[in-house]
Amino acid sequence: MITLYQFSTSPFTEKVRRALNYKGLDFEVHEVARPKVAEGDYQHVSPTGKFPAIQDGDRAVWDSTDIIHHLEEAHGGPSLIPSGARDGALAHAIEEWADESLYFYEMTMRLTWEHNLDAALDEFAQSLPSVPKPQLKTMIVQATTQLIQAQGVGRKPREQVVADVERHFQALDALLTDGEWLVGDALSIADLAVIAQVNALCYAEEAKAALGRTSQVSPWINRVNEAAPK
Ligand SMILES: N[C@@H](CCC(=O)N[C@@H](CS)C(=O)NCC(=O)O)C(=O)O
Repeated sequence: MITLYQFSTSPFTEKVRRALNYKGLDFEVHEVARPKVAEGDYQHVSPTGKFPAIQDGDRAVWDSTDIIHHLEEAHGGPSLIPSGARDGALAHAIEEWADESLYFYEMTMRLTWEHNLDAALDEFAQSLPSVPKPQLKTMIVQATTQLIQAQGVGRKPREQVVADVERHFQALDALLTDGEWLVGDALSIADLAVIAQVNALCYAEEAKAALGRTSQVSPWINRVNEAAPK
């Protein structure tokens, strides 16, 4: 049995859960107790202290990309890694776009713009029930602001962030013009990485508005939801 160690609010967790469901693998979920991470309780499954991570028999794997590659090698099932070299590379590049670029936009808009954070706060409160919500909100804004400022998106004026996200959604729309999936003719790791960030982004009213100006993205979301539910 596979155990998924997760923060339920993390887009990377959604990506992995979708991969497990797509492959039809049984798994149990362990919601990570945030305060225990710093105390070292999860070192055995995630030495980096980042989640998701899985325990699969005697093997611990952390990082969503490595987890999906591990599932592919150890369990087979419908493949998430395109077989051709070019499509494999493309899926990798699109996955990294989602994980390493879109992620910072979703954090900025969902977790530091107060009018959007209110919509996400209840879910965070479930994993930290002992912290009163106003205090939790301050903690989330402070911790996320530090991250996004160091990375750079957090230093941009809001209008520029909104314009960047518009460009990202239009790019996604264009990628879907000629096909049902982001790479080749089957769902892949690229679709799972991108949809997870799109869902997190859409907590933000500005991102939802950008989604409304696309034509291919909503039907694609429905297709991914059907093939690989979260
Ligand atoms: N590259 C990692 C990113 C995972 C990640 O950043 N997870 C966040 C939650 S969204 C986390 O664990 N943050 C806790 C921390 O940074 O201490 C992956 O693909 O799994």
